[in-house]
Amino acid sequence: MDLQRYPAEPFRIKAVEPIRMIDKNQREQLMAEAGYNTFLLKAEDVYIDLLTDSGTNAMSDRQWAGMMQGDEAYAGSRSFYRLEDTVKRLFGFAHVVPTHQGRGAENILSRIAIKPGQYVPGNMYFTTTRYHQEANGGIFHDIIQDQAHNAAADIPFKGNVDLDKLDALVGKVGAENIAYVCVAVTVNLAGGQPVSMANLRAVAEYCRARGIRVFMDATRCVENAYFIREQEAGYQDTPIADIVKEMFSYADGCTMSGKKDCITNIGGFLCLNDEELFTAAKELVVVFEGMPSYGGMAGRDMEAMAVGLEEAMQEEYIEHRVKQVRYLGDRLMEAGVPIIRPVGGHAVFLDARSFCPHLSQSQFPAQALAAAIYVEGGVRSMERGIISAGRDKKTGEDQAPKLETVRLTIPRRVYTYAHMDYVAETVKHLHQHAADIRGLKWAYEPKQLRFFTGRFEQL
Ligand code: PLI
Repeated sequence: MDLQRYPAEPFRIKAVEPIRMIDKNQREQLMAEAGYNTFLLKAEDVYIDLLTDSGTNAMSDRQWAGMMQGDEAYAGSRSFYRLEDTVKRLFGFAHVVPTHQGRGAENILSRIAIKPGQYVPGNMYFTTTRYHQEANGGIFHDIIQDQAHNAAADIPFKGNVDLDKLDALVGKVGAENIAYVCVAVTVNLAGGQPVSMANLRAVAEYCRARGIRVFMDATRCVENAYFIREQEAGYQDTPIADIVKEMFSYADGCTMSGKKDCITNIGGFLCLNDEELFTAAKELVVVFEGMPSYGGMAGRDMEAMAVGLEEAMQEEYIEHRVKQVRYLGDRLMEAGVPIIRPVGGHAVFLDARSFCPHLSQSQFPAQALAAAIYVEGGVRSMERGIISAGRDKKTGEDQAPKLETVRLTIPRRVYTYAHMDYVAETVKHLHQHAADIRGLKWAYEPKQLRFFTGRFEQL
């Protein structure tokens, strides 16, 4: 193995959890019983679980030690102050409001910063983020550059905001009708694609000149920083922590799902600079989450999160993280399997339209492909296409996205390169007989965030 291209794990393994593979006939039956929705499988029936990188991380010995030191006081917990200090120091924001996970922070931000009828431009949508924006009367408007919607466009910083799209919206509706601009670093549904520092700076300059606030979705900010270090001129010698801090200097606050780049299993927070918004957020956090000094987290979780965020900034950690994901992508590309290019930070996204050219989007090719991958090799993935996108609030029509994908998401510090090889072999084998994959139709369609619990039948 070329250790430069694919560095060995920068850790050794101290605790293990056995996994088991059940036979193919059983998998076929279980997938049908789960309504062809990989969310509805039992985890113990899965061999390699690439459903998500959210909360599925392996914590370090230092994080587990922190768990023992968690201060479970209802108010004023020492663990909160530790987390608050860490986040302020690493991100540079004035205030931190803890929440039970990322969507808790999104709920509060949407309630305090959106007036009904205002627009919320963003670099592509994320499911829970857009849900909360719309539930509070906001109108989501996509301002990501066009190439991000093209799976094959192999360009760096594919998550960048198209400033002309933002300017066109501001020209049409007026700056006062923009609640804020939401910039995700990285962009999950575009394939984990990063945003360049130059682009973040340009968005901030544009918005500051017009009195528009910028909030970042910080969920995978350390992965974004790694891409900047690797690919943006002038950052090759800059420590990851300094890049992260500069990224956030271009924002008025952020929402964070700690379940990703804080390398924990639960938790999140909202950061704000503005005093009035901070006061409003504290008033709401007690309604939805808990005291402003725990926000739905146990003291031990806050302790583990503070340690995890520090560890995420370590150079060897983040290099291995991003390159392990790239290793899986490279193995699939070599075999001619269609994936979103370039490979992003947290996952490899299969292009289900090209994988299953015999299925139209209304036959849910990505949902069907995710189910087929489980049956093929016991590997669990997730649909990120028309099912995830949901229906338009006004018209009730499906919001058919250009990207119809299956996400193979790599948990942090959990699997080895050998596991990646197994996943690649499973997908490659299925690709050879992809024509056998049958389309799906709804058996039960939930009203919101339908991908989590929806059920399907084979056509
Ligand atoms: O799952 P939460 O509530 O901690 O975080 C919500 C959330 C916000 N932003 C982004 C970019 C996410 O990816 C995200 C959650 N993602 C999940 C669960 C995932 O599987 O990608």
